[in-house]
Amino acid sequence: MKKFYLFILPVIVSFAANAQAFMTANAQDIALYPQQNESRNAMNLSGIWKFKKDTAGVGEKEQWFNGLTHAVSIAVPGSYNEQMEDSRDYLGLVWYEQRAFVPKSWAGQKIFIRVGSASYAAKIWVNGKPVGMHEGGHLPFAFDISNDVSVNAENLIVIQTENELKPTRVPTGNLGSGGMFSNNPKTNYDFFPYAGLERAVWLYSIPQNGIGDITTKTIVNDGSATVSVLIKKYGSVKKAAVKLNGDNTTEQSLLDFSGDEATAVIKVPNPRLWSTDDPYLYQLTVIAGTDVYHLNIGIRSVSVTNKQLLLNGKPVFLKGFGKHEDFPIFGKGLAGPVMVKDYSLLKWVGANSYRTSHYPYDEEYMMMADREGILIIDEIPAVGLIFADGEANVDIRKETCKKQIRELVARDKNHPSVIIWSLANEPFPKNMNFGSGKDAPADAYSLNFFKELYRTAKEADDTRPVTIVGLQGGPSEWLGAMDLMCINRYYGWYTQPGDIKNGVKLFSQELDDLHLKYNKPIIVTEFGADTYAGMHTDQQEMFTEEFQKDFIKAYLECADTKDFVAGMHVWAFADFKTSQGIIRFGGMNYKGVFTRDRKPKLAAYYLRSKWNLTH
Ligand code: GCB
Repeated sequence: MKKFYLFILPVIVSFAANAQAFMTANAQDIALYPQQNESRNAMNLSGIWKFKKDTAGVGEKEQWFNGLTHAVSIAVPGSYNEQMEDSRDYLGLVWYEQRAFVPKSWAGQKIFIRVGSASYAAKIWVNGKPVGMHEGGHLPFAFDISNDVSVNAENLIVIQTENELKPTRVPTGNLGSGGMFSNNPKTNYDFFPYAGLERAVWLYSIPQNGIGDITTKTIVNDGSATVSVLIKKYGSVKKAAVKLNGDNTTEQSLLDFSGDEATAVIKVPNPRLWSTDDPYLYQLTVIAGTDVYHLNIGIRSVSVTNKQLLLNGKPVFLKGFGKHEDFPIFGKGLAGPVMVKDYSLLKWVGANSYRTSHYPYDEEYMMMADREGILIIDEIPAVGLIFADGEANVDIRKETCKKQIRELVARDKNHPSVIIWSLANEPFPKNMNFGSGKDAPADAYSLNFFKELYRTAKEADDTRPVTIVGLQGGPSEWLGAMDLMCINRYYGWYTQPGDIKNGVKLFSQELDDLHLKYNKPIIVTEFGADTYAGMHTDQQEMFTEEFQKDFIKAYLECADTKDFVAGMHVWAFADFKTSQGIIRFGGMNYKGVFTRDRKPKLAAYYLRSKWNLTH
């Protein structure tokens, strides 16, 4: 009998663990980045954690959430793939453990755990108790752990993640055979599926009653501006105070809540506008009950005409790149010095913008862009969407995209640097017209898919233009349903290979056709050529530094002749790691204008001379 009990106990516990209340994350909880200030506490758990792979999937049954045995060391943040010798392509279950002492001063406050991102799915336990789960990489999630955490004591934090590639996930993977173009690991996108806890994990505490969310919107009129501040409260706060401090300004308003919300509308005469030349930030302080939150905001407006993108009512031409979070060993993990270097190289080369291709970047990148005056096209992780595998899968992906849009807007809505939301990169229609210079027809189902994503983005934020990034030969109607059109083009590379002259002719014609048909501005969000640094030739030849420079030059000069082209983003900023496949020599995409370790190729010097001379 005794034996029977011993056998059955783990089963009950493990059943309980599986059925236990794992909360799903609430997008609003990620809105306010953790802050150590006069009312809130924040503890960044970056450092060395314990780590264990769960290749047999036994961790939950064996209760690894009570602490890992025979674990190895791992750095967080950082993809785990290259931190050890046997895990590069492993995307299955892994477990992380950290211990954190929560000080006495946090007692009586609400305590949260916040994970900057976990690719792709995560579950969290605190002191052995399940607290929450989240699906979707590249975006943060947070859970209230007040009932699970011990104050004035050490707490055990265990996080399980996995990054299996699945057709129903966004981004999409494991889609069956791609014939000679199949790759390993089987991503439906062109970057390596790095995995793990790639951004900081925080514990933070906030007062019992206070500020749940802050949404700022700025309107710029001749010589003056209006800043509206929407505050959402939690708990029993009656009033809020809002202060805006900046150059020669201290504005203050006292507000009553109506329901859970209060709005302040602050007039700023002679505002110092946020721009690429003067990325000036005002300090907004919100006080509600005993809670305080400080936010740096920029006063600026973004709009589009039928030809241009306007910042503060004036045309702005986007000069820059599609990028990646990518560096040897770190993978997609936040690497502070690399981020700082990248911003410095963006300035050096004369760029004013980039796209967070193909997923949201670490929030540190957004804060840096605010300070540096770099404009961001902020993209959800919807790369490699397809329509050929049946509506059941497509509908699942659509709901995931909508969730990712809401989470991204909740996270990034207050950044002046974020000027455009991108809802997909190169969705792939059922039928293609890849090499012809003509677009493919869009069926009603796929068109509605993008209209629904567009509406979701507009409901979440009505102040920024919304776009999707179109594939060469894909349906232009998808693009026409957006505020402005973004296209990736490779005439002279993937089609008309080696023939820049004819490639650019097709490019030029397509730009004219597209603008004529939809009368909206176009940003060319990708064009480029793989280039092996150090390879040279006297006659135009693919993969050489001269070819890359000539290719980029021809595209830029073509765009110069069209007043409806609102920006040119070279693909890519730096060389980056991909899955293995026959078109990716050494598992690398070499279209970088900088090498993976950030050395300029010839094209970088060309861009520096061109972009620093023009606005
Ligand atoms: C694209 C994709 C990008 C690829 C690039 C390429 O169109 O958007 O993710 O890396 O082409 O180099 O093939």
